Amino acid sequence: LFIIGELINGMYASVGKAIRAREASVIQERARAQVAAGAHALDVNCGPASRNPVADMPWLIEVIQQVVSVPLSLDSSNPSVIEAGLKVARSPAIINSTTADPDKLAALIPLAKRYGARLIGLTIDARGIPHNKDQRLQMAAQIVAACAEQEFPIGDVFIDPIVVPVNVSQAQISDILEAIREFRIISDPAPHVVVGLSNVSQGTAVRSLINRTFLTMAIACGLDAAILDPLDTELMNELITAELLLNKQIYCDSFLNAYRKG
Ligand code: THG
Repeated sequence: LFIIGELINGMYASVGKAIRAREASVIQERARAQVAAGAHALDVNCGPASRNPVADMPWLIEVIQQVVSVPLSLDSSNPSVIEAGLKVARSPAIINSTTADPDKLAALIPLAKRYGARLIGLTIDARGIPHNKDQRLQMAAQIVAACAEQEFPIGDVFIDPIVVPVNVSQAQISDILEAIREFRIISDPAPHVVVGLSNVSQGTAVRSLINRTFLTMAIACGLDAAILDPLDTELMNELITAELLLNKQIYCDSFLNAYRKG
């Protein structure tokens, strides 16, 4: 599983405060800890309260790149914020994200090509979050078709079904799992599939248990990337074990330790 650490997000109070105060050490500590825990990339999001994300995004990227060298996922719905990040991010960066809207695709696919970035495509458009599997598949197909048309490699595309909280949209979860399975067969080569895992448990009382149970099911459906909290040890143990049982890691009695040592 391609693990994208979620902890550098202005939605966390301490991170939002550090961004406003330009306090690099708080950000750098989170960057180091996530990579040490097994993150292959780091999501970078200025948060909903940022007053100047076009300045905050490049600042975050520069301070993170001083301490780790993994790819960064530039997380913003505003293409100007993403472009400001791409100007300073090491290559290959990840654009998080485009939607299935023709306007967004027309802006972000050329940006991804120009900067050699990978691209996350959310199955959402101007009508909002999809209500069923078929809408998710339709939008995934639109994103993949637009990338193919612009000769952007589908192997650099990650489709995101948009995970919703189980306490809000309980009946959607099984639809999302089925969509993950079917994203893999909408084109050859197939796009990657990513989720924002912690969305599933937002507002619930036992978050880690819900996160790791959903992750196991999603991995079984073909999920190959996730934005998650790599400092959640039980989650990481479950992730490694799910891959072991699906024959994606080699078994040995110390498989958890072996995985961590790479
Ligand atoms: N898809 C894509 N990108 C995404 C998401 C997605 N980026 C953002 C988000 N979803 C993934 N990242 C997070 C980060 C934190 C939380 C959830 C998802 C989270 N935060 C606590 C909360 O809201 O309760 C904050 C608690 C605190 O303030 O300490 O749960 O789906 N492509």
